[in-house]
Amino acid sequence: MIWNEELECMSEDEKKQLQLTRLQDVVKKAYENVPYYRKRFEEIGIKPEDIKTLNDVEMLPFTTKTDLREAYPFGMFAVPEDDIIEVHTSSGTTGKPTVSGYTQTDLEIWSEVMARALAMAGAGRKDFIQNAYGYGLFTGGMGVHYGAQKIGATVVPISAGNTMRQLEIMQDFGTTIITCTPSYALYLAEVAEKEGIRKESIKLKAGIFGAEMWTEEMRKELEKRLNIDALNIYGLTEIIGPGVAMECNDKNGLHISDDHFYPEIIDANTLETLPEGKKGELVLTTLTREGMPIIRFRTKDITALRKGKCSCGRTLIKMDRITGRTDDMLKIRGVIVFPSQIEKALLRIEGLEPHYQIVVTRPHHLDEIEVLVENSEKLFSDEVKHVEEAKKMIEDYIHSEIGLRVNVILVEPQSIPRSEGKAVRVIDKREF
Ligand code: DLL
Repeated sequence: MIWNEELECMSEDEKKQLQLTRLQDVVKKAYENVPYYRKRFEEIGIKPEDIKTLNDVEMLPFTTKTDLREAYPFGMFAVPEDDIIEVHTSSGTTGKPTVSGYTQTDLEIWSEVMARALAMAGAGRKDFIQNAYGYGLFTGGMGVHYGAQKIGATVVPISAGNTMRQLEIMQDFGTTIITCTPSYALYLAEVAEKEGIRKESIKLKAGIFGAEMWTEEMRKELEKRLNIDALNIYGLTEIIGPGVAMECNDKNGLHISDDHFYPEIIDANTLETLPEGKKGELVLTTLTREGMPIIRFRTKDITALRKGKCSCGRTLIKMDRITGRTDDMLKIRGVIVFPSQIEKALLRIEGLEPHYQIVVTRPHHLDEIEVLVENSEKLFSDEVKHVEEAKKMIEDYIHSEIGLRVNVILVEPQSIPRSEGKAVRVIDKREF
């Protein structure tokens, strides 16, 4: 089912025209209403009138997560605060998060792109969508919710966690579509098997999985174990939340709603724009957002773009599955963690040698972090006499920095490999 045929199946020329008009409009609004953008434009010496063709987007400045953090909380808003009717933040737990502000029109855009996404998974008025993305400041819960309401499906706003209840509701209500992270979906499947829940008592037909990296192998596993079509949804708080892109049943790339979000791929080192089909960093510009227009946001996510008409009939440009990031950001149980945050915590502890390694694993399909640090006599004091106490102290420091419990392992002094080049700080043993 195609939700909005007119906009999802536009001809290349029509779309380019629409994108250009919208780009000119959003650039003008950002320049006129957001001091940050005015300053950046002036530094480079460009004016909104300089945008005459779509390629002129390359003249515009990039926006980074740091820029958004510096504008915390509301410095990027392009409308009076009274017109903002909802806010969300990125899922990191410390430092200042990035804030995303929505006007009424923005919520309508979000509902529209999410309705398209849900329709790609075959959702309609008869479906029961069990929404196991977290409700709250995280965009997953509300994003799916708005889309489900727009198409008139029945949304079950169960939010994340409470696995037994998820499985019970799934059977009692006859859930047809589940929305959650792929790792949680695998956990649900595992618990269902362990509990001896019969496949026939589950009516699921599709799963809409995203918010973290996953692979084709994982897709096969989820499809087999849950007897569903497992589809990939992509999005980020800074741009709108989930619904920036979504896979159709072709299962070969995600359609970006490129009448609302203009994509480019750049070389992360030279910052040059790369041609279609080349892998690089995804850069997104919001074409229609009112509350918080974002120009050329560097997502740090690695993918490639592919134009052309899809077998499903849509002409929305496609992006490949995300295969990595240009920075070292980790998503642990949906929460954004940078290794530098752990480093910061370790450096606050007197006597600790700053050699460490972070090992991320996924036992029982839930992410766990182990932090290996070197034992040292200097760690011990009147209060900290035993290894267990030292371990607990370090774990507490890390917890206060990242908001997650980790398992600290004290290893022999000098046993963490020293490196001559870039230190290998993270060993990610999860299967993506
Ligand atoms: O994760 C929004 C979302 C919610 C997307 C529900 C899909 C479903 P943030 O917490 O701001 O927003 O994290 C955004 O997550 O830059 C990617 O690195 C990663 N990410 C999101 N979806 C995918 C995906 C939400 N399908 C960051 N594949 C992004 C790989 C993904 N990575």
